Amino acid sequence: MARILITSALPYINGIKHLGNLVGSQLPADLHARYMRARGHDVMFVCATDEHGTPAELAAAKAGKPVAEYCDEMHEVQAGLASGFRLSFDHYGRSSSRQNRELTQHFAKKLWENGLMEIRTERQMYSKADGRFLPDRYVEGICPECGYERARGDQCENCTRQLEPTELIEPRSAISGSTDLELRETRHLYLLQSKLRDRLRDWIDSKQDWPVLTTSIAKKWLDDGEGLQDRGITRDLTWGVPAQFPGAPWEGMEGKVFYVWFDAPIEYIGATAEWAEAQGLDDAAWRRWWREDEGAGDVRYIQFMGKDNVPFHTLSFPATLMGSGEPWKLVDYIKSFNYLNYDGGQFSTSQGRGVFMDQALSILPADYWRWWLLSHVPESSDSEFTWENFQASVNKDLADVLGNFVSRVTKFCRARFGETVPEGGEWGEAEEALIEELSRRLKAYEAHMDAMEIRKAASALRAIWAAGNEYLQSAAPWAAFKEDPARAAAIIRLALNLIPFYAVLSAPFIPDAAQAMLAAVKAEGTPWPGDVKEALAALPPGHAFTVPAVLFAKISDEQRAEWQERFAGKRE
Ligand code: B3M
Ligand code: ZN
Repeated sequence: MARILITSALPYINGIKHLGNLVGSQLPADLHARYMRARGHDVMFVCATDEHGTPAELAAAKAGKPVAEYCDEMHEVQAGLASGFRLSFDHYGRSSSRQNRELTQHFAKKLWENGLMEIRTERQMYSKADGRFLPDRYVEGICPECGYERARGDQCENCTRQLEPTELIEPRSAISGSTDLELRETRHLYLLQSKLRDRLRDWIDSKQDWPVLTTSIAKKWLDDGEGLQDRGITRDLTWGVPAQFPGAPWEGMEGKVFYVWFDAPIEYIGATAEWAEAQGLDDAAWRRWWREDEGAGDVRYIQFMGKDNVPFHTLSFPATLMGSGEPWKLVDYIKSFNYLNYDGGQFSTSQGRGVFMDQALSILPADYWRWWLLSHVPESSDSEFTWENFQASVNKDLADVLGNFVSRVTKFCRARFGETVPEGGEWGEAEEALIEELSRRLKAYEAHMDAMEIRKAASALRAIWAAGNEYLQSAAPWAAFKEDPARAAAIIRLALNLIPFYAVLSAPFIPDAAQAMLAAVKAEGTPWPGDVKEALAALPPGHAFTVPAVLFAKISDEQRAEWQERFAGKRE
């Protein structure tokens, strides 16, 4: 049994996420967590809302609420949606927690003690119209790298370049739109990341097995030196982790907070500490996941995120951990994703274009979305959501193949043999061939799941479902029943046993349907299959079952057309 720590990028607090956000981190992380648990491993899966910084302040201002109150409310909303999508976090924390504040201040202090921080006086954008400094997203303008017109002062979402507000062309205030900006002096803590460049490079170079998408982004920033310039890690804001605190080895940072990207990844640790507190456990319980000197030596740590977050996780966060000089657990594998587009364009939070998490659940259950999103995850390139493709995939894979199989088998058995697994008859060549095929396909499925090759895993799973359908079609128990009821019983006994087998294998993708399948055949707690032949004899003759309600309803053309129209533009 291995110990596996899994984190998903932390969604910003500033609004409900769209399906592109969901499939780019939290959903694939959940797939992996569920799979690893099913394989018997000890999993710690945490996530949290990312509550500090300018995104939170700007959104709260827009909502006309104090930022703390806004964050309390939005945390509940996002936590509710996460559970609606069945994201199986061990803890869904908050970066505004006491634990994260203490850890963030701890890391800053260690970095200072190790000579990796200093105070610099710098010139920052100041808006006379707004009467304040404008850090990060408070400034918008044109990206100097790619020319994108709505680049924000912290990062260009188009080309992923990390930015300083002063680098933007034609900068304007995001609060008032004012272009009457000037540079004023202010003092900030700087993290001397450049001193860690060689260590970071050696570390990245040692990650031979990482996806190219991850390492190419990391190396680009290392080679340009872009990502490793010394960076200001405090801001002239009031909402965040205070940069001046009792025991701080510096002075004069009153009224300033740490930069959101400094404290956000530390919340991966913070959320684990919050989990321990919520469970009534002591600090050792979370430290064994994070401190190599306190038990984390055998932990495998995997992070999931969209490509725009890669620089922060391959360079900035490791710099914080390494620079502390303490044995904190570094990530072992980063699974990163491209973007999911929406119906011929981009998902857009600002324009309300595409389907958002709350809207998705208001029209269909989580499993429909989970299956489509995971089987079309933007792994090797960007991918696109279209309603036609969604409809086709749900109707075929879920309704025609899996749902129909379960329905046919249970209904046929009920009609001919009653609601128990029938006895009699023998398995012959067709059954041996099916078992052989399923054994082979199961190995392939496990290999893809182990490797986090999600699309390939989804295809392998689909093929496993299809194999059962093909078997049923050609074995034709309804025909056999007339000549040889015992033969029909043998076929149906196998087919009924495929239901828990499919449920267990499918649960990481479609947990609710899997549960309904297990409940129907009264086989909750069925373990992951070892030997396929044994697994397919798990339900013995005489075992009772019930015919489940329809697992997946088909999406009609009218529904598709209506939704297509509803989600094309601005959300109300
Ligand atoms: N909140 C950005 C995002 O949601 C940021 C991720 C933080 S991960 C520590 O894309
Ligand atoms: Zn750009």
